[in-house]
Parts: sequence; C-alpha cells; structure tokens
Amino acid sequence: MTQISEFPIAQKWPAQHPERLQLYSLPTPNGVKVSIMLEETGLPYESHLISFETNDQMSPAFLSLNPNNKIPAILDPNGPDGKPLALFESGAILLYLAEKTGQFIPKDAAGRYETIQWLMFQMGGVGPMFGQLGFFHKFAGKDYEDKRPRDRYVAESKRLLGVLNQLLATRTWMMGDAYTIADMAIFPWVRNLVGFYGAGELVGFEDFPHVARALAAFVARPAVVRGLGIPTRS
Ligand SMILES: N[C@@H](CCC(=O)N[C@@H](CS)C(=O)NCC(=O)O)C(=O)O
Repeated sequence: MTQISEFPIAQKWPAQHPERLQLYSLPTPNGVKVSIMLEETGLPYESHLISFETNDQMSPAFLSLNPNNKIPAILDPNGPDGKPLALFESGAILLYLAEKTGQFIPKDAAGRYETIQWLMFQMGGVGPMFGQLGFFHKFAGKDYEDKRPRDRYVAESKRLLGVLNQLLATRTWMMGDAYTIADMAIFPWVRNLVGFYGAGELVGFEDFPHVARALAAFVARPAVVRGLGIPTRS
C-alpha cells in the first residue's frame, strides 16, 4: 500500500491530514509515551482516539494495524524509502521516531545502546510489573483473598524503583544530562503507579527520592503536559 487512505485503519479513522504521521492511541502510560515523544520532537501528526469503552482495539480495522490489539500504533506516510510505515509496540515506535528525527537518543554508538538498554528495561520490567501491581491493587485482582500475587508485584516494583533510584542519585535523567526516549518510556509508568494506581504508599515511594525528583522534572516539561492529554478522551 502506498497511500494512507488504502490502509483499513484509515477507512475507520480517516486522516484529515494524510501527509502527517497518524497516531492511534489513548492516554494510558503506554499511549502517552508516543504522544509525549511527538510533542517533544515537533513532528507534525494527527491523533485518533482508540476507545476501550467501545472495544475499538478489537475492531478489524485496528487489528489490521496491530494484530496484538493494543495501543499505541502509528502509520507514518513518510516512512523508510518514502513509503508508508505501520508500527506498533511503544518501544519500537519511540526508537523509530528518535532515529527518524535524530532527537532524544545519543548519536554515539555506546550512548545509543545504553538508551536502548533502559528502554528495554522499561518494556520488559517496569511496564509489565507495575501493570500487574495495578491489577492486583486497584482493579479486579484487589478482591482476591490471597495477597501473594499482589505482594510479588509489590516486591518486584520496589526492586525496580530501587534500580532507578540508584541510577538517578547521580544522574539528572536516565542517560545523564541528556533527556531521552528512555525517560519518556519510564516516567509515565512511575507517574501512573503513584497517581492513577494509588500505590505510592504500598511501594514506599518516599524511599526513592531521586525517582521522585526526576518524575517531578518530567511532568513539568511543557511537551509532557501536552502529551499526557493526547488523544483527548471524548
Ligand atoms: N507492549 C505494548 C503494551 C501496550 C499495552 O499494553 N496497551 C494497553 C493500554 S496501556 C492496551 O492497549 N490494552 C488494550 C487491550 O489489552 O485490549 C506497548 O508497549 O506498546
């Protein structure tokens, strides 16, 4: 397919600006990673709300872009070789946007790999573990009598926060002075843990002052403030 309009997703969520990158998302911790990155880079884009209330993520049009039925996903009309590129998995999208714009990833090879390392740490650790803690603390799992599953994710979340805290004791951001896609991946999840999930006390968040300091700096960034509300929930 060479035109955005040929993609089934664009038939269900038509592009007003087909020359711009199309974002299909919802402001969840995984979704806002990408809207924050787009706001930080200044890349022109158009966002489309994928509503879980109406199970949009299970629609054939959305599944044609992401068979894994999860937001975020993008469709870039100006992908590699000038062809449209469809992409899902927030970590892959962040990396793609960083390389496309040359922003928020170090140019030197070692710095680039270290940034990818922390991005993977988020994708494989922080996101899944904090997410499970949310299930057992705030959602359906909170009514389970057996607290061992919850306690397992509390312990794992504390351990991960400890790793972050140790690093951030000597660094402004995950990669030092440079603010990168690793920060954009990690801090929406930390914010969610202590905010929406209300698990700050449970994980003893006051024991991680360096994480709290970096989180405060993150949420104060104008692009982050904007990105946290995109796409607008109707
Ligand atoms: N590893 C994926 C996870 C994405 C993910 O879990 N998205 C959630 C919202 S935060 C979702 O779309 N859930 C809908 C569903 O499972 O039906 C990524 O980072 O993009």
